[in-house]
Amino acid sequence: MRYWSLIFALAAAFSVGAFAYAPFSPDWWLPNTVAEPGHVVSKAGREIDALFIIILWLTGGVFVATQAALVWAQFRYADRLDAEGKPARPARYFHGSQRLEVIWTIIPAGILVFLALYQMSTWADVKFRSAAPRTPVLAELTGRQFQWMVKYPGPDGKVGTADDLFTVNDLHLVKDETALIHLKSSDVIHSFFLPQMRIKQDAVPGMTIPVWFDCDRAGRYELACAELCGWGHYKMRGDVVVHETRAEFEAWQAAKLAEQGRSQVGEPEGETSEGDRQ
Ligand SMILES: [Cu+2]
Repeated sequence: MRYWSLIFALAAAFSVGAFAYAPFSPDWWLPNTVAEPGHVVSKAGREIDALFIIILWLTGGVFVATQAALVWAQFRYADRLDAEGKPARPARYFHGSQRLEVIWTIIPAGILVFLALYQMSTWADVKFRSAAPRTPVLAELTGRQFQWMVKYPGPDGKVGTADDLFTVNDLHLVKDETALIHLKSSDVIHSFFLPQMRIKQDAVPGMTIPVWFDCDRAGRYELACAELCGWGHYKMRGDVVVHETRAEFEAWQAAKLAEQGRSQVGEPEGETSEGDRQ
């Protein structure tokens, strides 16, 4: 019966192997330690990745140790028969070990307390409202079934005035400037997700939630909805364009505003006018 333990050992070895291989797989993306284009592009994102790695090492170490202990116990205490076909070692019953139970309760509790304290400053930087930047709002972003409507304040710097700029599924910002967004929903709960910046925040109907993030590499990134919000959930995929300079961003905004002015002269149609009716 001892050989059964080898089959279990195979499963354990496979699991541990998959765990050790995963970070080197080409499909692995969170967190990436190598600087690949399109991967983590914000300071907060890198801090979150560092936390992820610590937790991965902790859980990975426990995982490998428990698998090894499991296989060792199976092998060491396998059922054996003596020459007469009777169990060579009778089973021994005991109530349990209070000392062991205390140890394996205190150690995980200690690890959890450590993680809770260790991650606090990163969480505070990203989520505590007291840490929100005192900058003007970049845009008001409203999730609805099934698109992201973006409303920029326009030249007067205020959202909700005649010179606002509307886009759909298209968020623009400037490199190295902390972007502050007011997140809303006009129907169900959506989730604003910027994978490359490690930002995720629910958009809740009836609430305006400030979200801020930075990005230190210009480029085009993904904006997604991370909440299954209905049949067209998959359509809520947009672009985040990070401009190298503020001048570049302003040029884009001016061009878009001019385009919007032209389209509003005639019959309201297309994406921008749809956003307008909200
Ligand atoms: Cu959604």
